[in-house]
Amino acid sequence: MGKRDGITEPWGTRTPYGPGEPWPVRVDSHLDGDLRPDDVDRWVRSAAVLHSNGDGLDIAVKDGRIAGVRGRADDRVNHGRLDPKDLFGWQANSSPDRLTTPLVRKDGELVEASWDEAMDLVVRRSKELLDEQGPGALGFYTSGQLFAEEYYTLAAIARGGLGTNHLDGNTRLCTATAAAALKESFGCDGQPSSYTDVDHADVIALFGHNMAETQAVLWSRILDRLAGPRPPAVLCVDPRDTPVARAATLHLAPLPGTNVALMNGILHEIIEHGWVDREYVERCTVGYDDLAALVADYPPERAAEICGLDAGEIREAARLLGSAERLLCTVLQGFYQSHQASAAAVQVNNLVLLRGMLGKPGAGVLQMNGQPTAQNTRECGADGDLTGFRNWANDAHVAELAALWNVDVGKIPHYGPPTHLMQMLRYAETGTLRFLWVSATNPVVSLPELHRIRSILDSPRLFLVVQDAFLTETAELADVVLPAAMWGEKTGTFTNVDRTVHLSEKAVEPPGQARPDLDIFLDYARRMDFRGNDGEPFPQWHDAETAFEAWKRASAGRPCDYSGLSYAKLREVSGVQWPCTPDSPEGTERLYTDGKFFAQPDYCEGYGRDLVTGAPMEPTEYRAMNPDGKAMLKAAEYLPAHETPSEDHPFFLINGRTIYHFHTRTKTGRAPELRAAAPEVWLEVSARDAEAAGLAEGDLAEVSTPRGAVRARVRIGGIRDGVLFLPFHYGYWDVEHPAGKDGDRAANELTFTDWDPVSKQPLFKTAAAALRRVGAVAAPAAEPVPATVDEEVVR
Ligand SMILES: Nc1nc2c(c(=O)[nH]1)N[C@H]1C(S)=C(S)[C@@H](COP(=O)(O)OP(=O)(O)OC[C@H]3O[C@@H](n4cnc5c(=O)[nH]c(N)nc54)[C@H](O)[C@@H]3O)O[C@H]1N2
Ligand SMILES: Nc1nc2c(c(=O)[nH]1)N[C@H]1C(S)=C(S)[C@@H](COP(=O)(O)OP(=O)(O)OC[C@H]3O[C@@H](n4cnc5c(=O)[nH]c(N)nc54)[C@H](O)[C@@H]3O)O[C@H]1N2
Ligand SMILES: [Mo]
Repeated sequence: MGKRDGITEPWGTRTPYGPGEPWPVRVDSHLDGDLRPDDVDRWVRSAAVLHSNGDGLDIAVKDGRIAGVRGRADDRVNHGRLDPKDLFGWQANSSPDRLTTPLVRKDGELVEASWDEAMDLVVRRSKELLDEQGPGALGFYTSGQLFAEEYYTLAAIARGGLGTNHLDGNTRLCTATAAAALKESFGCDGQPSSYTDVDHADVIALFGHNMAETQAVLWSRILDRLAGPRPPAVLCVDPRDTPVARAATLHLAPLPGTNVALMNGILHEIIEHGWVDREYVERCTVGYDDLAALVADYPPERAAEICGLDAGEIREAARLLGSAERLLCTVLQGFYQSHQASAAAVQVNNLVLLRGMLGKPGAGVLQMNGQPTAQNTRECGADGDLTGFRNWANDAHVAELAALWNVDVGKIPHYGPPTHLMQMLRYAETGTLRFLWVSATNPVVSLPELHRIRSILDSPRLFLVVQDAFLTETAELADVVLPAAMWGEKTGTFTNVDRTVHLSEKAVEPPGQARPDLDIFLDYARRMDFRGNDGEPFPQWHDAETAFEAWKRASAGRPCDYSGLSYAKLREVSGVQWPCTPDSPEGTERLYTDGKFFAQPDYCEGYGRDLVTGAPMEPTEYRAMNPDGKAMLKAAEYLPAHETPSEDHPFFLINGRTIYHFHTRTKTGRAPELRAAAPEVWLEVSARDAEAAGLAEGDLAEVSTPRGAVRARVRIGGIRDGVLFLPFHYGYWDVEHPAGKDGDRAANELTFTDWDPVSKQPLFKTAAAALRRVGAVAAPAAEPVPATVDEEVVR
């Protein structure tokens, strides 16, 4: 058994392997203090929840408390490995400041209340508003971090119980563009590829994806290929010098917001040099001629000029992609949260389709997710989609859902697309949305243009319910706070990027009166007295396993088919990929292996949109364009971003993540090792720009946009000239000043209210900013916390 420092060596010891070989097993574990594995009372099956990778793990329980974690050797996703957040983040569960009772606002203050009192208030307000204004007055904003059972229940309650169209997830900020890009190209959400493609690929291209920090275990898989015989070539597209960029064969650092121009330039070269799989394109796709005509206008010189690159770099990238035999592409927030998000993400699908790189080992595309359970938010329809990837504009799909729920078709709103979050906020701002129930998300840190968000959520007109495990910046504004059980304290299933479903079992009791989200939603439904057409209580299920069985029925026959799964099976096998049916009980490694797609007009999840304007396509147009349900090649013209550098604001400002923190740090900020690794916000500035601004390493700088200003200590290097980078993890909460508002450090004080026309995902990563030196500051005393991780390589 080896040991490593889990903070300074996040990817652990290399276990090299060659193409087509199995990825070796390495089991990582970390236990509390001096506890030894033999001292552990029980190991409880689960998977990681601080990213979308779905790493299988067991939770160690000692004296009724979580006391550590150990990677699961037999898990198909991680083969035993864990990342720093997984190894240390579980400590948040037993943090002394967990919410343990409901809170209600009285005379302006949040005070403790009983569950009856809090739920009665929520129900009373719901009924008043239903009477006064109808269901359109009520909205729900949920998460990518609950379980499938919880989303399915919430979707049923909102759409089938109340009949409101206002239900979305924070997946809107996260992977709405992944879903949109998959729908635009393949007719339906659902990841074509598998993580096992890393084992076979000869070229891996990461587009706006800092996998090393955000899916550290998957990155270890790539690092192990790079350390083995016949390693793949890696292409990185990111304005920063990330760990991915440093390991890459080729790194392109385009200016932020220019992804479409870059992709068009690359596709231009792919077509120009005949690197197109003609047979595949002919047999499996529509739209080639339009795409070829559009990208003909993007010779590398033109693309390079827009992107601030050399034409030679674009040619080199295209040659690498064009000569690959097994090409695997991944896409994430550098595309999804940037200008022309969906249009850019779709061009990666186009690249894969043109090259015929789908449905075979080592080839494909992963339109990545970010949050652990974002896939389930989308599948279950707790975002702006209908349950089971159903098409809200297809009456037969809505009727199916109504039959499943035993409610009238007219109850399920489908007069227009489900309301996306940014629109819900607008309704709240103008006063037609009067009730918002926020679960497992912290919008007062994570939404763009925070001063606006605070004023909307703080408005006395809006009744705000917040369901969380902690008194977050958002919970502080609530009228009612509901204390939630977290991962490890409740049972449910969730699905990672490559469609792998895991069961996460309850290991310990939640603190105080905290309750599982599922129980809270069902309690609401019973108190509201929702009923099906047979007069029986709706939803018809009452706990996690009955909810899962109901969800299985709702998914049957749809692309995300869970009908062959059960809790019993998920207790035997560590991770099964959907679709999993009685006919394919082992699950399905890759979609579209036969060149057939979920795009048939009667089956598809959506009829698509214009990639540049977002205008929806009519069903008849779709039918004419794609009668046989093939994959769709869709072209998009590049347009400049809405906010670009100017004299007053000469920098591009982008933001994102560090390996040590998860989002608004409600968990990682309470884990001593992770907190010590990144205690404060910083700003990345290139050496040239730092010199011009008179900034030395560690100086305090102020970065400002027309929305606000943030102060942060400078880190020099690692980014292209003219671009600044802020991590977005730091709201005003901190263990050291829990109630203090000495903020000025949230990246979203600076971002603007704008979204992609197709996916409606906010454009977090495009803003123009000014930079100035505030002064020198003393470096905070470094207090590293020992972070020992045990590693056992199994050969
Ligand atoms: N450690 C850690 N891991 C996480 C999370 C976390 O909070 N912390 N969150 C999880 C979640 S929910 C998500 S969504 C994922 C996100 O995972 P990633 O998308 O990998 O993370 P980000 O840092 O947001 O953005 C990725 C990169 O986009 C680059 N970028 C910015 N603008 C542009 C642009 O215009 N073009 C291009 N090409 N690149 C650009 C940034 O420099 C950044 O390195 O991570 C998941 N994993
Ligand atoms: N500027 C900028 N902004 C961004 C991004 C960016 O890159 N840049 N990224 C965006 C992306 S991709 C994402 S995913 C969002 C994330 O933004 P948020 O969703 O706001 O981030 P989290 O901190 O993960 O918030 C989750 C909340 O759920 C609570 N919680 C955890 N488990 C449970 C549970 O089981 N039940 C309940 N009820 N509560 C629970 C946590 O305590 C926490 O308060 O941020 C977005 N905002
Ligand atoms: Mo995300």
